[in-house]
Amino acid sequence: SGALFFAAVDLGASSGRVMVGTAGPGTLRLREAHRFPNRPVRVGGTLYWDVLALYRGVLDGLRAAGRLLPGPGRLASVGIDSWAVDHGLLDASGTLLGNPVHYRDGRTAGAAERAAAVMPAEELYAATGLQHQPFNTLHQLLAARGTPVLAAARHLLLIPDLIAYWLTGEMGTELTNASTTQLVDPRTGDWSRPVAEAFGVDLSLFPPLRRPGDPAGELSAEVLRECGLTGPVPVTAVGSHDTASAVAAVPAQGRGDGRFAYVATGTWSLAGVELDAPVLTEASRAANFTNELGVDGTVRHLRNVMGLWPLQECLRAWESGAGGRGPRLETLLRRAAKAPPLRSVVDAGDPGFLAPGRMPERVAEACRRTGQPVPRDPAETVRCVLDSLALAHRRAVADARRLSDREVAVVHLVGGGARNELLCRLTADACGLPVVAGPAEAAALGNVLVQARAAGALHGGLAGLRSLVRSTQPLRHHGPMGDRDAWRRAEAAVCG
Ligand code: ADP
Ligand code: LRH
Repeated sequence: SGALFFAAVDLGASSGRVMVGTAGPGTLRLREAHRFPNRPVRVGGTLYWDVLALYRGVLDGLRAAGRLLPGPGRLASVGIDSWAVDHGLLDASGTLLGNPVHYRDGRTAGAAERAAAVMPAEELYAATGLQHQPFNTLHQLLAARGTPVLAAARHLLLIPDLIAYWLTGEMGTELTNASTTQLVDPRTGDWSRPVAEAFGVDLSLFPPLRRPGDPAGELSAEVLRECGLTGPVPVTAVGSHDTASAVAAVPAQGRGDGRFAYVATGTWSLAGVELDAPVLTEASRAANFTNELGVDGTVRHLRNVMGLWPLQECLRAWESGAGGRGPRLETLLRRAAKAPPLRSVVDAGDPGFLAPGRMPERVAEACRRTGQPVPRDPAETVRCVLDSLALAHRRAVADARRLSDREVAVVHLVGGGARNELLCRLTADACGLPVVAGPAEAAALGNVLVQARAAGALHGGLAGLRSLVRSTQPLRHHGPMGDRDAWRRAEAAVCG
């Protein structure tokens, strides 16, 4: 038949994958072609992404995607999304200058103070609407100031744009991801020149902006050959910020006016609401809510919550402690479900959890410091982490309602965390709201949906794309249960 096949490259902080999607009226299917781990590397005191290993994963994935096509089929297009804020610097010839630095690297320590010396935090927020995170691209550029690499740089490419450049030879800056640099004005969707000027950032480093749905070149002859693909294969700009793509595929009714909140849970939990315009109030700044740009001119008003990162790091610690034979996630989650609820909770927003390493000890230390019982085994540690995460979801959803003056009747939980039934149940209980869990591969689906619409296989706005997700993807429903007062008490304990 005339079905079109789209490849979605989705790079998460914990793994990368290439998925093949088919989309048309009434149809939306996704198959995993290839998944590969994303393992950062520390060299000489700096934490880097292994970007060539990721690129190799992308090439392997495109080759595998080609093999999933029926007969002598051709990919209709490729779209790329990844985590935000990070970037590569390139010289005038387009050669990458060093490995992209990981947003968890310590070079941005003291970023808030350094930035405040240039521009008051209130003014920076009014101009960019962005939460303060030490790793915002703006802070990374300040930390890199005076380095030979930055001096030699003639181009700055955000990670998905860097992958797209290597695949096509064409440079661009996709807008949703650009909005996480803290150099974009969310009201205009264009660069904030006053901010760039004040901080001495040369905006000519960034290639021209493009929007989700815009053409972004074609796979080069070299890439086609290497991946055994038949050309031409266009690359299409998608919501290249993974969270933009994930929220585009939330199976909600309508756009942000549909009384829903979302929690996109993977390495991070991004919890908030969708709006048509940014909220730039002082209250929003004080609550460290961000305004990131989404697909079709939407704004994500949300808070970054630490997400499943502490769990990932605990697993890594237990695994290396046991010579690679640590407890399995499924087993731990089963035991954690039976562990005593809300025995101790930590502040999942604490920047003290940002860096890698020693996570079980750090969780225990946080419990001890706040006068709570210390988890006695891995299952109790997992329970503490998930209770704490659910509590942070509760606070973020409540704050989003208050700050944006929105009704919220349902919480959509998407991303890898949707596979964690305990987390979904705890989130429903903590929020006191029904949770609809899934899809787990929301970012890849959002990526495919935008490509399919650009190719003419789908039509209409976000509401239509979302209803296609709702009617085609398996979802789980969790009604709120349990002891409401217990969550209120836990919140008081964490918030002081
Ligand atoms: P990212 O895109 O940030 O790399 P993902 O959205 O892929 O993150 O989510 C990864 C997380 O999903 C893992 O850290 C894990 O906690 C969770 N997860 C994945 N598979 C399962 C599973 N089968 N059961 C429970 N949780 C899972
Ligand atoms: C999630 C994410 C999030 C950003 C963080 C750096 O993958 O893109 O939206 O804040 O990574």
